[in-house]
Amino acid sequence: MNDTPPIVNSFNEWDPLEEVIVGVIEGSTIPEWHVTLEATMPKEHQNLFRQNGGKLFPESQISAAKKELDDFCHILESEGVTVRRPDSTYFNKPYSSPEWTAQGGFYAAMPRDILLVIGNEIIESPMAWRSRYFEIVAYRSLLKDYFEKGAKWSAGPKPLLSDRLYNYDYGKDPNQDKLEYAITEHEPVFDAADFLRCGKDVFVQQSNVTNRLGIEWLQRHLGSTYRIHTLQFEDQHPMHIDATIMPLAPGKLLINPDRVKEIPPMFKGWDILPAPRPAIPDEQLLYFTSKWISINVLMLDEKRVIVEKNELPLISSLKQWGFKVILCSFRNFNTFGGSFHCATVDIRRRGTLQSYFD
Ligand code: DAV
Repeated sequence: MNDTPPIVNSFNEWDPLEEVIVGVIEGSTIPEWHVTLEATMPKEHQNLFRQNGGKLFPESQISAAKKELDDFCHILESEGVTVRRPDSTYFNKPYSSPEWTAQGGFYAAMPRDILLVIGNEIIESPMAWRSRYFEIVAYRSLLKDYFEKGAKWSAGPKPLLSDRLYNYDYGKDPNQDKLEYAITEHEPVFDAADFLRCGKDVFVQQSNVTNRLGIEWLQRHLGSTYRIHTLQFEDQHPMHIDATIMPLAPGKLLINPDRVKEIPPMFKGWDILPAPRPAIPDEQLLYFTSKWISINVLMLDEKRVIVEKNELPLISSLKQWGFKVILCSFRNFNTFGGSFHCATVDIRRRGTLQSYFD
């Protein structure tokens, strides 16, 4: 009998966190303009992407975010969590496939987008953005190391990302009244950050980077032990579920009240915690996200939660709800589109596969 716990082991968002990958910001590159960005990104930065795709982000912004990321790592370590980092990779190099070219890549700042850990398995996401095609390079040495230590390692079908995957008519029809997506069903694609894990039940939203085929691929890959549930929210520009709902502990769901108008039936027996409005000021630079990145918190266990230091309304609500709040400055990192949940992927949480729904 071997009772050493698996090196990779995580079934939900709240079991005690033992090891985590935290992204790196060096080498972050402005992604080139594409219909998938048009569908999801704040309008005011369109010109930046159109004019500067493939160039590095300004050094001052990178170094401010880097300092916060490093401090975040120290906080995690002081809470007893082992922190691993991807390789610092410079993404400002053009590349091409037989069908398309990209002016450059993007970044390795958000491991939550690209890696999905379910149980003892790490799954590489088949991502829809051409600028993210080679992002996995930054994680390769970590993945090899976890594999050598016993992890199961797999990847979604390598996508072709040909023009047929994209809906280039996105947003062109002013009479379009139903939600449309910038991607088609031409081949399976997903970002890991569209999924949230609650033991045997996994929740996902279809989005501008995750299509039905991608969801179906993952369901068949995981098999009947897991049930994937597709949720829909009041979000006209969906990309990544973790600024919309966040399961904080068994029976506790933090929700974005602008996007969650009806509680998904499965969560009816849970305590619903409506997040207060974000405290992010209007002048805050946010290239890739709405202000609701405020709720993108990270649970260290069912009580301890890492929250942005300036989010005073959220901090006081979380305290009232009985959580132990750990503060960290992260506004300069937020500029790059994520917060603590996005910037991490849990490798090991102490716990086993359970069911949290009747
Ligand atoms: O406003 O929902 C979330 C981005 C997380 N990567 C939003 C953006």
